[in-house]
Amino acid sequence: MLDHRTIERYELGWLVVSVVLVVMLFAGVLGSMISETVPGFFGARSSYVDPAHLTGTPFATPGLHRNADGTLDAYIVARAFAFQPSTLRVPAGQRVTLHLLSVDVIHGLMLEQGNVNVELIPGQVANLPRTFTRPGTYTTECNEYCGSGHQTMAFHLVVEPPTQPEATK
Ligand SMILES: [Cu+2]
Repeated sequence: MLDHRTIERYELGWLVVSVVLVVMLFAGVLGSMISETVPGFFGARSSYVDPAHLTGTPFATPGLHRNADGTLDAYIVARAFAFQPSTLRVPAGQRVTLHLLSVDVIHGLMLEQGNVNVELIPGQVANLPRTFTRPGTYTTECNEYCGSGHQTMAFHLVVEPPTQPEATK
């Protein structure tokens, strides 16, 4: 039979364990929000574009845009049931900022290379600066169930070797 004092010590021990677990859970949730998995949670990382008025925004002409200063921006529009463009070509080793926007329902995009895993909330632009280093073709699908054509919603990322500039275009 345990005496009163021993039982209290056990109780205190388990109380500390549960408090530590709660704090860890909270830190994990907060960490995932900060690490861009929830676009729009932190204002600076995302912006709002009215899906009904894409005209005048870069999303009116989706694809890779090369800016005057040489930097690259890729604008990708997600809608049921396609990504526009469905194939994005980027040069390897060069920083590209991906700007993703859903114009109808929630979609998702996951690219193993570049550590992209983002939920696309209609109107909320996800801005992800990434550098793709390994040349190749990477195919992925919308990873958020969005309707009857969900499984056909594919996206291809083509990372082109640096020796092969976009002279092909
Ligand atoms: Cu989708």
